[in-house]
Amino acid sequence: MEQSNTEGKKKMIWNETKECMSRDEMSNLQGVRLKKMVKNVYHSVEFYRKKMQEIGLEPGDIASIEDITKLPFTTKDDLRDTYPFGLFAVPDSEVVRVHASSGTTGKATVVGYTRRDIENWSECVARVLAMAGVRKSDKIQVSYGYGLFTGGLGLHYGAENLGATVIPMSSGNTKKQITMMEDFGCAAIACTPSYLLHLTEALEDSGAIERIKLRAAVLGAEPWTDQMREDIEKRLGIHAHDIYGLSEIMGPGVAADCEYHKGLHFYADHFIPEVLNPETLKPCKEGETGELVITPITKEALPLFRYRTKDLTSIAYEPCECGRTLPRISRFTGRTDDMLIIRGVNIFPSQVEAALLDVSETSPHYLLIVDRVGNLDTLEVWVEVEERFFSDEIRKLEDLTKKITQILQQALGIAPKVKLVEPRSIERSEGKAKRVIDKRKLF
Ligand code: DLL
Repeated sequence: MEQSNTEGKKKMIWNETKECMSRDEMSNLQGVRLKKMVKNVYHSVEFYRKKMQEIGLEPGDIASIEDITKLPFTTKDDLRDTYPFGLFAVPDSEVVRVHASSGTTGKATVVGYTRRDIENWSECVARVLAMAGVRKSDKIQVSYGYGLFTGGLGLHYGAENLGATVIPMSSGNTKKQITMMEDFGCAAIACTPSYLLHLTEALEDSGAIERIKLRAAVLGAEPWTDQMREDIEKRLGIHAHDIYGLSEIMGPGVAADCEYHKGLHFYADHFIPEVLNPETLKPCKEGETGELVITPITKEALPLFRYRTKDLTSIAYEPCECGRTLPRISRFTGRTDDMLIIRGVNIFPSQVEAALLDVSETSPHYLLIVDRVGNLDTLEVWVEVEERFFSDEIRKLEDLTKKITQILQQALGIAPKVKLVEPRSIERSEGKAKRVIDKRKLF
């Protein structure tokens, strides 16, 4: 790992040639990579070739970074419509991994990686870990979920790339997490911020907090605030860093913040960021909030044009005090759609609707109530069911509650508390139906 020592401060910069280049150098690199990517996509992805032909765009029309605005946008719906592998740009034999995240309805969004994609991803995550002060000699507990979600394996490969020792805990089982953290002397943890708060409480209650060697945390996958960061840092005596990413673009490691916490450094050598007004789709000024749109320029298996993340942020290009010149995006202030993130799991209200369609005893009226009890998110789903369930014996109501809970758990990936309510008891709206009450106060 290269280290920069400007201003006499020891800074953990993974590779200065990538993180400290001038704006012109970065634009040139992005232009070259964009040009190559567009040409490749035109020849290998029918979906994009057709889109380009529709607007009369030839691969040769993309010659530099400024030309990016000529490219069409991509949305989650495009991935759904081409489910599962329709946007892949390489043959199956080149794909070494797939992950998936929640779709807006029943179907997941599937993403794929070549061997080179996994290497680039691991390097991006290693850069984040280095920025958080994690070293080769450290042990890192990876407590994001392993599996189709990108959190667990993303951090795992990144930590191995750095050379640190990975403790692949996955999520949950707090007691065991504490035992491992204490017995192995873990220096770092990667998990969602809300889970670390929960773990902190358990560490305080058990007294183990006095014995652990934790120094750093790499937290993300859900919105959180600076106040939460300060609380975590104070209670655990560590440095906590914000890590951002999304499956469609790669997974964790698209951007993260350094020790100055003045925005998240965006790995612009792999991903081109744009912040656009979500209504007009015109660029926002520096510092102005809009929708983050990302074009990955080194992805082989799933290269996307101008992916609309629906995440709201702003961007700044001024170099950071840490020495990095990468553009910085601000902490996220919300989304333009109704996606909820509950205990790190992405949930669309429409998924509940799609799952309930299979239950004939219910009506299409439901309400999601999201709250935070202690440090953990809770989800309660109210569902209107036929009148007869309230007049018949109580047993039938209990059986139906159990059935709906199972169906929703399968559809959403987390178990909600289901409350069956009488017909017409959920408030009707005159305009757009109100499906969610989010009592958490994050924004
Ligand atoms: O959450 C990838 C990830 C894993 C990121 C581990 C960081 C750590 P998805 O499941 O596809 O991927 O969800 C992506 O989560 O569009 C944001 O809305 C939200 N999100 C991710 N990181 C942050 C963050 C992973 N640091 C969606 N702050 C994104 C706020 C975040 N929101």
